[in-house]
Amino acid sequence: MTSNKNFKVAIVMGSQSDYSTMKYAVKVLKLLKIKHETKIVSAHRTPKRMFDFAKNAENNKFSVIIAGAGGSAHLPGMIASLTSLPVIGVPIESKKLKGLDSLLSIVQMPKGIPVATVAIGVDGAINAALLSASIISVSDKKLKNRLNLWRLNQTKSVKKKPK
Ligand code: RP5
Repeated sequence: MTSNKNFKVAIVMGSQSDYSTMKYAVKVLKLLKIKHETKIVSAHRTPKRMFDFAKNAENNKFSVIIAGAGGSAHLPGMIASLTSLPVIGVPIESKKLKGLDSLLSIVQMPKGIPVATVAIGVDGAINAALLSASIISVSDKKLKNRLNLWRLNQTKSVKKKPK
């Protein structure tokens, strides 16, 4: 395994309002020293921006795309239809249905175009970043070490007895 520092993750989201959730993915990627870029890309409000982003993602050297969306949440699936890069969908907790709408929209992709779906909200944003780290670490040994250290510290932080 060699270390390749050129891996880069795209964190896209349907709206500025999604950033209060998606910023947790940014935090984890920073912690693990993974290059990343954030963008607002809406499937229905900025369809051309979404198309151009997805079509150029591979040429722009992204390895993984994390896409957060709420409500009918078609963004991750639409992006996945335009690129064969791995796409991880984060269901944003919507006001009316608490993110169940986002979750079902993202997770229920029909066969042929997969989207890896994580939990609703902040947990999902954090896990999306960790999952992208796992994907990249298959070909980046240094990152694998950092990820395993992070997991070890998490294990150590769990107390044996409740207070
Ligand atoms: C979706 O609509 C976004 O992903 C967001 O979660 C939701 C609400 O967007 P705003 O009305 O807050 O811009 O497209």
